[in-house]
Amino acid sequence: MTTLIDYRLDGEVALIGLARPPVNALGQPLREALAEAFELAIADSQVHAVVIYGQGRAFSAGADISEFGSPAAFAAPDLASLLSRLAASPKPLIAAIAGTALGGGLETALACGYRISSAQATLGLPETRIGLLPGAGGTQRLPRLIGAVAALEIILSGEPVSAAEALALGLIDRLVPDGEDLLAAATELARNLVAESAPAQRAWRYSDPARGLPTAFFDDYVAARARRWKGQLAPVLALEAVKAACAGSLEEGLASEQLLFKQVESSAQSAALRHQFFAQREALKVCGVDKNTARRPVNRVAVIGAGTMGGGIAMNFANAGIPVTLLELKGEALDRGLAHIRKQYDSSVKRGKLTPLQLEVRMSLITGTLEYADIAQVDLVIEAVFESLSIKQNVFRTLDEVCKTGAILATNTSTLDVDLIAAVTRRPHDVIGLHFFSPANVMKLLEVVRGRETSPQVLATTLDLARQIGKTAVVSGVCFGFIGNRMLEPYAREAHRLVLEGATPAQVDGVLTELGLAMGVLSMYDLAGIDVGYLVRESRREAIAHDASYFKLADELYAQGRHGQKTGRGFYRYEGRDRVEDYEVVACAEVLASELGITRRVISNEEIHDRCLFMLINEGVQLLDEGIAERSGDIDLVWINGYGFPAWRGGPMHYAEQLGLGRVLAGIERYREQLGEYGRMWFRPVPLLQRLVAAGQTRIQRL
Ligand code: 3H9
Repeated sequence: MTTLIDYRLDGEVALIGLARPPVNALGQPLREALAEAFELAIADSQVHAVVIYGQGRAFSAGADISEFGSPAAFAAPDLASLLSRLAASPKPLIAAIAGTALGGGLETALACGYRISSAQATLGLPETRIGLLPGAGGTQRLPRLIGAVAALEIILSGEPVSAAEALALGLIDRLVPDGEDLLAAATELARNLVAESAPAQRAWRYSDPARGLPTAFFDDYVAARARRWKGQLAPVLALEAVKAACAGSLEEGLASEQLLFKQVESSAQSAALRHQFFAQREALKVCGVDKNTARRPVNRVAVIGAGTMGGGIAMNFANAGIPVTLLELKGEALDRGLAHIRKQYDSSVKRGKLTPLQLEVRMSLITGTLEYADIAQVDLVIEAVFESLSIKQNVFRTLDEVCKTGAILATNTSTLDVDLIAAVTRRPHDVIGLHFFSPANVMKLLEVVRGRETSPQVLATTLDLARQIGKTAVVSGVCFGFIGNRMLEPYAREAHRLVLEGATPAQVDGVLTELGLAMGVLSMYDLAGIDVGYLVRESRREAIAHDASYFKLADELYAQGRHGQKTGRGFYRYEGRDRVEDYEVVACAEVLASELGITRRVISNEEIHDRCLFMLINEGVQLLDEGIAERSGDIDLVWINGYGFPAWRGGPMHYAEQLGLGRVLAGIERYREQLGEYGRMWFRPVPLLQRLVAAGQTRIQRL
């Protein structure tokens, strides 16, 4: 027997322990070992029942995701066939679930005749989150066990359920309370089953899983989710698989599931989402930081500035149960900030996301103050004041005076030089950038900006804290705009310039949303505020002064008081919640184009796509080359979690790899020629992109 399985006999019960750390992923070697152990137990006449359990922290996290896209994924014994074999066991088979049973892990449990679980376990089918569908019987056995409606919810939400919920749904047969030994309980259950001559498999509770459902149930289900699923393959095909479970025999359903699974497994979307899965884990592996790096305790936090950003940041900590002090200069601003926070929580209560009691608990964790002295003892301070270097430096001088030794001093700057902020303190090693994205209590991304002198302890502590407050943290080096906003600049530049050249804002945004972006870049500027974009440009006019063209339109909109959604007009007009095209903006673009000597023309959607995306990608590659981003996957995470890039396209770097690096380079070179002086000024392929293409590389990596 291999080391991947711990096989033991306890009297007439065989215990098969999955032992592939860290999470018992069912890669080919473990599948083979499990098949072998199972056959051994079946062949042994002394064995009358079998228990399968997971050693370590998981029952099993499912198929080995790293095998997908390669022949290993279906190498014998493939999971679906193995589980069909288990399901046909002549002896009672019991899954004893502790920790997590996800994807193929839960499907393994579903193939067993009986399921028993510890109280802390979680069970789920998260396959659609990585662009797959349960492909080892999950779409067929789960509806037969708990009905089509509940099964669809588990399969299409991808959300795990608790053991208690699983018991209520009939997904498990027994729950073992905390403090009791799961394996002992499973063995006892096995003995009882043998004593009762219980069948190895029971009849399905829902032999017809869709019985009683309205005829249009599935159509309505899809229609209600059409917007959310736009462009995505996995949820649509997962639903097809469940439909198949409702239409024919188990064998027929399993065959349909196989076909549908192979379709999603070979899709570009699944490759993109699997890339994202691993990128998320890689992003936490930061040079100079490991599990031995000492962490500092963070029991109390302060946020400087009670504006929208500061308030949103404070909510993150209150939501995680960490007390936070909100500091403002004026009482009125503080009251407004606290009232705004309460309003946000109120709206969560109205939407049923929070109970009134939870609201009060969270509010009680947030204390307002006007005095710096009140934050002297906090463990972490996050400054979220106006985006101006001198103002932020003044705040940090004060923090340096008042904060206790060892406090982490963080700035929420979105563009400024963290080293220049750290330099005004006597403790630059304690200073770090924590760039939250607006709305800070909602957006997943946290750019963690590592200054020249930021200590590994400070970095490690903030990365842990990010996880605690539910953020996806990505470490960036110091440069203008860090990873996200620095890439935004060339991407947005093209969008602005294309409107001068003849595209409409709606056409530009339409191309981007068609690609799957949550929002077009011009709509995004309207949302963030045309005035905000203007102020960012003001702070660095000298850096962009050599080209007076592309930001002229945004400057003009600013001058006209069209500050975006908040003033009802920007690149668009806003009527209530509706965004409408505005001819005045086109007229304004025409006038400016003529002043700038730009000949307006019909712009193709392809040109919009290529210019915006290729410039975005080009900048990303440069960031990698400069070491601002550690890995290309980090850049993808920033754009997926902070800028609405569709996860199923894997982020801009992964998308570039799918397009082909040669195509991206050729496109940049083509526009460099075609766009005259403007092209020569901005369409400069970065050296790493050129090197990668010259070397025939298909992946974006340092070379
Ligand atoms: C499937 O089952 C398809 C079937 O329906 C059909 C097949 C035919 N594979 O997240 P962590 C690694 S699809 C490979 O940091 P946590 C992970 O990369 C699968 N590797 O820990 C990391 O490696 P490293 C459906 C995996 O405690 C390490 O394990 N299942 C897998 O925060 C620790 O992971 C899923 O989608 C895997 N399946 O969270 C579940 N899972 O240390 C995916 C983990 O080198 N997994 N790794 O960076 C998870 O959601 C979380 O990992 C879990 C633990 C909640 C289990």
